[in-house]
Amino acid sequence: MMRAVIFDLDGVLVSTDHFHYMAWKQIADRLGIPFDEDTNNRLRGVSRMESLDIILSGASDQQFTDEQKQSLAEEKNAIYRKLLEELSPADILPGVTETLEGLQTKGVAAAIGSSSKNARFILEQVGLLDRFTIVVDGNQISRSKPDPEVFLLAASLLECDALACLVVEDAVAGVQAGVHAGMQVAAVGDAINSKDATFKLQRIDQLLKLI
Ligand code: B16
Ligand code: MG
Repeated sequence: MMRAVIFDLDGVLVSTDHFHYMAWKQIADRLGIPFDEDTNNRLRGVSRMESLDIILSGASDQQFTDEQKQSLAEEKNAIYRKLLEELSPADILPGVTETLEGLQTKGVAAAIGSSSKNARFILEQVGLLDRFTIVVDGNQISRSKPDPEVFLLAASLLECDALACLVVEDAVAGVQAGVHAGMQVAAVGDAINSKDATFKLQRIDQLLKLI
């Protein structure tokens, strides 16, 4: 029996992909590194520094010190944070509010398991922060998806066995993280192409039928 649902944030509850893209694009253009929406899709669920490494791998002729990389990541985050200020409750993805209400009615806990260090800010901006019993984000983990750390920490804080947790993810790396945590995983968006997903949902509110 499912006792808790652990939601990924970006791409599941709110879509900030384009904001990530615009911020990274400014940095990549300045450095003369090719960067398009396809490369941006590879950054889903991946930490900020790992995302930067993927982008910089497109510039094999340029070398960057750790200090330079740190500075580029901070610059990207400042641009991204400014864009996040535009978020409002209107940016909550379709079906999310109904899903959270449905879980509350069924007495199933809702938690967040996100790689983003901006997760709390995003949740505040869209007015969803108080809907979650537990929020685990990129500030609390040292290994990012597909490592299961973020989901195992959420389950531990929920005092819930992994077998009784369902993860909802839009990224292939996130689906793998849920599977590595020993949890069932419902894939939405691009992640429905992942062979590892336990369930594939066209709409997030379909998960209410799984509980
Ligand atoms: P930040 P999620 C992830 O969030 C995003 O999908 C990924 O594109 C981003 O690089 C990562 O957070 C880190 O974000 O720079 O805000 O710490 O999908 O795990 O909720
Ligand atoms: Mg995501």
